[in-house]
Amino acid sequence: MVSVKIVIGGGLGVGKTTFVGSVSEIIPLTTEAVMTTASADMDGLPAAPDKTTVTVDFGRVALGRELILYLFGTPGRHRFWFMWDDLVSGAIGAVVLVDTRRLADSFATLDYIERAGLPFIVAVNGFHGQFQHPEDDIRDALALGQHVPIVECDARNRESAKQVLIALAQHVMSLHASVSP
Ligand SMILES: Nc1nc2c(ncn2[C@@H]2O[C@H](COP(=O)(O)OP(=O)(O)O)[C@@H](O)[C@H]2O)c(=O)[nH]1
Ligand SMILES: [Mg+2]
Repeated sequence: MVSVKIVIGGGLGVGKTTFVGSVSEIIPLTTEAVMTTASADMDGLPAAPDKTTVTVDFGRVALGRELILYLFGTPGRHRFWFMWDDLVSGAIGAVVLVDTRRLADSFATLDYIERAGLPFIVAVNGFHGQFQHPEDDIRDALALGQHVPIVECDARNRESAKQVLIALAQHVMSLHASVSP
């Protein structure tokens, strides 16, 4: 048995929570962590904590008998980007979900993951089952190299989400195969 960590990224509302929820074999944890930042105590008054919540999805899925994937959804809001280094740390790869109606929402995630050097694939979540754009158009719009796989999925469907994870696992393995002597 091998356990690996996978990051599920993408803009707000692109289907990350749905994806982790549909494919996870454990009840996915959607953690609403409360972050507290003490306000400056300028007047000698007790500092009022500034509270805000951040959502991180967590799930687990087995691929066959030998591979267990732990899925970590990224927080969508930019102000939580400081958490990304920890999320990405130790991950073998990422799925970047995109909605073709709002491709630009996933630019920042793609930039981060590319810069982190994490292998990734792009999964087009076809809201209402619609895949209106040819793969090459999506590749151009996202400025992706030919080596980045693009797959279509329905984040609500367990089998479809699982196929995306298999595609990522195959992509990661092919990269390792190509750097081995
Ligand atoms: N019709 C449709 N709705 C979806 C699909 N995936 C997600 N949704 C809905 O889109 C909304 C945002 O999805 P969510 O998983 O919360 O996005 P997140 O912000 O990336 O976690 C939710 O209301 C979902 O039920 C899909 O494939 N088709
Ligand atoms: Mg979510």
